[in-house]
Amino acid sequence: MLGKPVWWKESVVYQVYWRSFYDTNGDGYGDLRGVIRKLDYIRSLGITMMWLNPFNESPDKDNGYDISGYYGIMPKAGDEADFEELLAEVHKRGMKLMMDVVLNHTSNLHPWFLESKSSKDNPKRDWYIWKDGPAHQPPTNWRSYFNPSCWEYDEATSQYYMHSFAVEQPDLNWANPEVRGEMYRMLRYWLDKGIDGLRLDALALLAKPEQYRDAEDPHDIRYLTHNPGLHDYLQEMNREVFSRYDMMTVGEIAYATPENGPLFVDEERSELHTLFHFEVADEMPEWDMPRYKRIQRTWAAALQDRGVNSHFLNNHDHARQVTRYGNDGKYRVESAKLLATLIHTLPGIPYVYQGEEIGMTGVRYDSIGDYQDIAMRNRYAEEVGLGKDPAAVLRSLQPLSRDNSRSPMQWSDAPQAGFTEGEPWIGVNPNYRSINVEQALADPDSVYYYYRDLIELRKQHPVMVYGEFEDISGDDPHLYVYHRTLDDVRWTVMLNHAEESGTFSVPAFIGGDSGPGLVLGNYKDKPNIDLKSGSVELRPYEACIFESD
Ligand code: TEU
Ligand code: CA
Repeated sequence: MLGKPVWWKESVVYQVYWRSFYDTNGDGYGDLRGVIRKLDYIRSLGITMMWLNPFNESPDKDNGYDISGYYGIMPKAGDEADFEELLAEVHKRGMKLMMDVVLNHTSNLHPWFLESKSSKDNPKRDWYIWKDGPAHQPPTNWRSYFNPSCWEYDEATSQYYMHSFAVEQPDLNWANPEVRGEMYRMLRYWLDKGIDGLRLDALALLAKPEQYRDAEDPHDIRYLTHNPGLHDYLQEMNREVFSRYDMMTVGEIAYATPENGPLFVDEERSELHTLFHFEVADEMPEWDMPRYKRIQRTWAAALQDRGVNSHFLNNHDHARQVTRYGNDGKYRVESAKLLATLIHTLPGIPYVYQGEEIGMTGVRYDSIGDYQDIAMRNRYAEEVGLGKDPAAVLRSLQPLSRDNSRSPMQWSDAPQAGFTEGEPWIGVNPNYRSINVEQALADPDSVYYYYRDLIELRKQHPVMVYGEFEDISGDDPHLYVYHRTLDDVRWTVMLNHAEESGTFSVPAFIGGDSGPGLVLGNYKDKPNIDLKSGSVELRPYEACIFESD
């Protein structure tokens, strides 16, 4: 199923959004020293690799994704010594460190861009995308992720520059070999320091459209992605960088599909190790079990023996999974454990976003002033600018705002959830008094211990990593039942994503005198199994992993 055994395929990755993780100097921002302070906690889960969101020099317009210095450390995060200590301490605990690298754009305050914009004949002019066009008439009608137009006019040189994200994030020109060479040098610099993995930001956008002409639908950002040349860049990047290190890459690939996805991770193509697709996080606004199962079936078939997928249901860009895709009320604990079982038993590498392991829920702030995310603020201004009612706009944007998952990690019921002694950069979720790490560690039935057991299983049972996948539950609207099989070991995962009980017959369970063994379940006892019919009665949000030969 997942090809030959190798360490990175057995990874369980914990994502640390450091600015919301733990603050050690009271400035209200988490920092690298805070990550160091909490490494034992991360290790206690059984995590093998940690993904750290960008910490390089940045004016911080997009929370570190607007880089003004690829070799320095953002003072808010700490300094060079802090980084070196963090890396050493991660390795000392037998874990690996994945760095988040932003290749598609820099900050508009990066020296390269300041040079590029200084004059039309500056040697770095062609390091970015500059186009002619009369003032107030952009070269094309394309929008950006964060603005109505991806073009910003520069009076001084009477040209526009392209920015796929914020105005403060000018796109680099990857068609320029000087740019590519410099980015490969930067990647090797960090890998030479001992970084073990790279999360490649906004990778699908590196190659720009061949024709700069209006799109039929200016709101369809697809035209900025998967353009000719993209795979040439990635194969060159693999030759110049990845192939020289024992490391793991994961590409963040907008509009990746089962059709184009294998082109990025097919081991024969020497591009990436793994990828994130967004057919769920971007395109499935709320839980839809039949749709989710179809997505997983098509991806499993597409990557069969060719490549490795990644599984996540939330991250720093997407609302917290137990709120968006689970049940953060009566069944918060059961549904948090059910979603974890799903992510960790589907074929691919599971990602844990900080706080999901204690069932942290999404947060809603009362006013637009409480939201910090440039994407949220720009969209709000854009919509209100069109004359829409501000309160209605806020209500429409709140559920999927990226800030939902960026509220501070909840460590204890101390003020500010024990995250900071100062004023947090963004509001703490008021439910921190009951949902926090201290409470979770004290409760043997907490989400935390379930994650720890789930992650431990992966180390003991190769079937979880390398087993064949077979969905036997068709389009059942709530029940998801699938086998993972490796040699003579067969696991059957049964999930009931519903507030009502559900019954499902598993042919493999028919007969025998004791029925399948329960490897792990999110209720205290085994569900009822009728050995004559193989039918299993699952309770609300019940998740079970069975083993049968
Ligand atoms: O996000 C990239 C992004 O928004 C899309 O390309 C992505 O594929 C998907 O649609 C997200 O739902 C990355 C970072 O994760 C984000 O925090 C940054 O704001 C952005 O790039 C710009 O660097
Ligand atoms: Ca701090």
